[in-house]
Amino acid sequence: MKLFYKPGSCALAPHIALHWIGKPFELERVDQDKMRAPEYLKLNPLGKVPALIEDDGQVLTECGAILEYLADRSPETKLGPGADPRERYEIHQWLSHLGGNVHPAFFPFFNPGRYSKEAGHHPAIKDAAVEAVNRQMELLNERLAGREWVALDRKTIVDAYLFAILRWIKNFPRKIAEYPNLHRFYQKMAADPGVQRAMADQKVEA
Ligand SMILES: N[C@@H](CCC(=O)N[C@@H](CS)C(=O)NCC(=O)O)C(=O)O
Repeated sequence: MKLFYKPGSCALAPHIALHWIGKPFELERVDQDKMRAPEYLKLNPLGKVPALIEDDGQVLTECGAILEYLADRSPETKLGPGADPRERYEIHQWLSHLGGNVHPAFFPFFNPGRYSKEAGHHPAIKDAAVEAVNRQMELLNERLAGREWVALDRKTIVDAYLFAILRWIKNFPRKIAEYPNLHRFYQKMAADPGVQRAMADQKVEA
């Protein structure tokens, strides 16, 4: 199994999950220029990371789907849902929320040029992203009040995804320390051995 990643991207989430699972895997770094190369577009026509190739050649894309796949493949780790369908629902709900609402809130901040060709519009686009991200952080901060983990009462794949996203907050005017529950979660995750190994592989820091 091989994970295609760009350092510090959302691909950090499946990378963390792979270390938590502890079975062998390979890594291939894909920088921005390589993402648009025909070879990589054959794996993911969207030209984005993460992508995962199984040993039989099956290709998986989309962060949340890859995380669910990894957890399902190693149920003994309890990183995903158990037999209760409500656990599956809760994990899926949070992966969908992170992938569909929280993660995209960052896009206009990092790539304002995709929203307007007019450079003069970019500061306003970035300001709107700062506001949208702040709203998402406030909601997640509320979710973590009195809780250790985002979903269920144990560490799951959802926590890996949230950690990968929270690393980006350092680029924003309002820092993680201003969201106390998120800050506590972030510090705990940053000290996790699997998280530390994934960050070391990618040569990024918390
Ligand atoms: N919906 C996709 C989004 C993937 C995504 O946006 N990946 C970013 C890194 S966090 C990327 O590859 N960006 C490169 C680009 O858009 O050019 C997922 O959940 O995997």
